[in-house]
Amino acid sequence: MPDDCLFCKIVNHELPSDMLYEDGDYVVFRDIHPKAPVHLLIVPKTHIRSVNDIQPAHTELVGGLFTLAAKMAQKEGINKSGYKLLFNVEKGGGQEIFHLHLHLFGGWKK
Ligand code: DGP
Repeated sequence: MPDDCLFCKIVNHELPSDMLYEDGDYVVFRDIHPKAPVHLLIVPKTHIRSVNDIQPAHTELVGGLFTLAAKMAQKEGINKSGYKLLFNVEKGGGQEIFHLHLHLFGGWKK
């Protein structure tokens, strides 16, 4: 893990976050600058820089981001109304934190 990785620090509870879920492989916390009424970040504990760095050995871990996103959407009560999932990839793709994370946006009024 790079010393300066903000999300590694959140994963390790060295920095505070509005954490909603944690298990051995993932954490989920609210985005500090929400771009939707519900804006969660689904984050693997393993430091992977971006989608470009996903290796075959990460397949199960990355697949789990989607099942966890669906579970969190249900917990937040937005699974039926619907939501968006997004990976920003590298600077040109809008990535600011270089630790893989899946954005979950939802909760808009119908
Ligand atoms: P991205 O642009 O895909 O790398 O998204 C990074 C997101 O992380 C961005 O929406 C803002 C959020 N963020 C940045 N710093 C913090 C922080 O310290 N805490 C929390 N909860 N979110 C953060």
